Amino acid sequence: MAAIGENLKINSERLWDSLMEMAKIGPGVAGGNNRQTVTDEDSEGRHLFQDWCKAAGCTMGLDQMGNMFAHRDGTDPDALPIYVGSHLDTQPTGGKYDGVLGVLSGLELLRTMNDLDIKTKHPIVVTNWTNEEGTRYAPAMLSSGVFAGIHTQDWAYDRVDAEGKAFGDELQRIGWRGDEEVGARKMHAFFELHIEQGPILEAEGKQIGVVTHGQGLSWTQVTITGKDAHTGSTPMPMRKNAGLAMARVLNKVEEIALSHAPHAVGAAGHIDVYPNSRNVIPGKVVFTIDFRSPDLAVITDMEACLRVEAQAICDAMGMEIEFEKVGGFDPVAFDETCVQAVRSAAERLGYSHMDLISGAGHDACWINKVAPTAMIMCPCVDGLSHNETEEISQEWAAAGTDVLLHAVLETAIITT
Ligand code: HGY
Ligand code: MN
Ligand code: MN
Repeated sequence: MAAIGENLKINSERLWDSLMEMAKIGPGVAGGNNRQTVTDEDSEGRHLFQDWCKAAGCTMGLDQMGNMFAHRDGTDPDALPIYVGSHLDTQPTGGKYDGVLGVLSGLELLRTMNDLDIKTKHPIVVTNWTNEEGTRYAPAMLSSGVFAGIHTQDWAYDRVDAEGKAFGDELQRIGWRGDEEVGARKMHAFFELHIEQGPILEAEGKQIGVVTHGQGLSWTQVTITGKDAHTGSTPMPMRKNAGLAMARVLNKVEEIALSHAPHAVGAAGHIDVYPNSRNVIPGKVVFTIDFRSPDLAVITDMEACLRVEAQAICDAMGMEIEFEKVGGFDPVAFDETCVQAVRSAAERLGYSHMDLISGAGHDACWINKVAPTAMIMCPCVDGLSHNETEEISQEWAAAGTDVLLHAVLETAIITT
C-alpha cells in the first residue's frame, strides 16, 4: 500500500469556490441560505452537485428517499465502498456550511484523487442525504433514518409540512424520487465532515474535532388548548390564555435543562400560535420541546419532568394539553477504528485536534447503526450555526477536508 504522505492535501481554493457557488442557490436574506428540503431550490442545488460529480467521472445513484450517491470505482469491485457525505438542505435561516461542507468536501476528495490519479481498493461514494434538517418535515435526519431502518418509507412519505404538503409528493414533484431501494446499499464505512455548530473548537484553538460520540435528542410536540377571546373586553379572571400557559411551560423547560447542567440543553424552536391575531387571546398553541444530553437517562428524566410540570400548569389554568413524541435518538458512540483513522490523520497532517461529543444531530448518527461510522468537525466562528451569519475560515474547511481525505484513503487502501 502506498504510504499516505503528510503533504497530500486537497485543493483548498477549489473547495471554497464550490462552497460559494452552492451558496448562491436558495439565498437567504442575510448572507446565508434558505434551501429547504424538497423545494425547487433544493432541486437546483442537487442538479449542480450532480453535474459536478458527473464531471468528476462519477456514476450517480438515487434512492426512493432522494438520497444521492456519487460513485467512484475502486480496483476491487467486490470491496464494499467507503461512503462520505452529509446534506445540502438548509434551515430557513441557515448558513452556507451546515451540511454543505460535508457533501462538497466529499466531492473535493474525488477531484483530488483524480488530479493525483490515486486508486483505492474500495470504491468511494459521496452522499447527499435528503432532509437532514427536519425543519419543513420533522423529524431531523429523516432519510438517513429510513436508510438505517429507523423509519418506514411510507411513514416518511406521509410527513406533511405546515401547508399540508406530503414529503413523498414534494419529492416526486421536484423530480428527485429515485428507484433504488432505500438501505439496500452496504457500506464498508461512513465518514462525515461537519462544522461543529458550537464554540468548543474555536475556544480551545483546535483545527479538528475527533468526534467520539453524539449527544441524544428528544422532540416532544405539545398542544395546549384554551379559548379564543377578545383581548380588550374579556376580564382577566375569565381568560383561558394558551399563550400564557405556554410561556409558563417554556420557563419550566429552561429550569429542567439547567437542573441537569452542564451538559443538558432544552428549548422550543418551533412555536405556532392560533389564531395569531393581535386582538385575540390565543386559544391554541402548538410547540416542540427540543431536549438533548449525552446521557440517555437525563433525556428520559427531562421528558418525564416536562410532562408532569406542563400537565400541572394546564390543570391549574383549566386548559387541555397533549404530548406527542415527534423525533429523537439515543446518544451515539462512533466506531473506534474509524475514529482512530480520523485522529491519526489529524496527527499525520499536524493539525491541532481534540476529542469531541457532537452537540448537534447528524446523518452519521443514524448511519452508525448500519456501518462503522465516524465524524470530523471543524470550528465555526463564535460557535454560531442555524443562523445566516454562520461562518468558517477557508483554512478550517481545508484542514477538515484534508483529514477526511487521509482517513478515507487509510480505510479505502491505496493501490498502485
Ligand atoms: O437538529 C440537529 O441537531 C441537526 O442540525 N438537524
Ligand atoms: Mn447539519
Ligand atoms: Mn443543521
